[in-house]
Amino acid sequence: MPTALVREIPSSFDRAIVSPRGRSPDVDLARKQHRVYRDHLEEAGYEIETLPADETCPDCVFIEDTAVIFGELALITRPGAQERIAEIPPVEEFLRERFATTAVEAPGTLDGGDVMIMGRTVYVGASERTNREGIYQLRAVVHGQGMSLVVVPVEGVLHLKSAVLPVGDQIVVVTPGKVDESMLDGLRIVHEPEAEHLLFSALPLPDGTVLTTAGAPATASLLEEMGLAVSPIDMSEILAADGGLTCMSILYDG
Ligand code: CIR
Repeated sequence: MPTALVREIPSSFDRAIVSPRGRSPDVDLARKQHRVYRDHLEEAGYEIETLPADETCPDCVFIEDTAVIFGELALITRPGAQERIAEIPPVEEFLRERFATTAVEAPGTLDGGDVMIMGRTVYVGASERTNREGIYQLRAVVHGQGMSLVVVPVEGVLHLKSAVLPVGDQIVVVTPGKVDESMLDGLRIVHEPEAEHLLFSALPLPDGTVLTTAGAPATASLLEEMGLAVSPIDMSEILAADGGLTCMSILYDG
């Protein structure tokens, strides 16, 4: 059964790491928005597994960054922000009971938000959070799975998936100017309209709809014109802390 592993929002979420374009999120509203997100995943067919929040880890709701699943194997990451390293142990413990695991070792850093899997190709963002050593270690795992790895330089945003969002089979929405698009050769690219730069985030669901952020209606319309069914939800407080729709879950076949 498709399963989504999520993590509760701690009361310390108002101290989440935020970029200069972000702001401190409202914790109560963020929790309401997180419930809506979980409900949509559940309605779309995911079984939800929930890890409790850790008050000492303000960003722990962004669980995507802590592990990447390749079939039967879970790669435990090593987050590029030192203050997020303590998020790892409970996630690792949970995944170890269900998957074979391997882990990124120091000095490597890798955030799950930099990893985008499209069919048999894995794209990794070379970002401020994911370093060369982390990419080197990821490459060994990816090749071990018989998959190929493409490294995408990322500038001016947190992660690869801050600016490149899968919305369907080989289709991505890209924020212009943030990634080297020549590395996305072979993917169908939809450009986020300028007025909505970095307001769009998406998560394709197993029921065929694409969960999108409500603050990006023009981008959503472009997807509808392509025949995709979109389901917009308000995630203002998640976006405020530089998160998106992929970052609040780890998805796998349970
Ligand atoms: C951070 O700066 O690490 C968090 N405030 C946001 C992480 C978002 N993660 C993601 O999109 N995968």
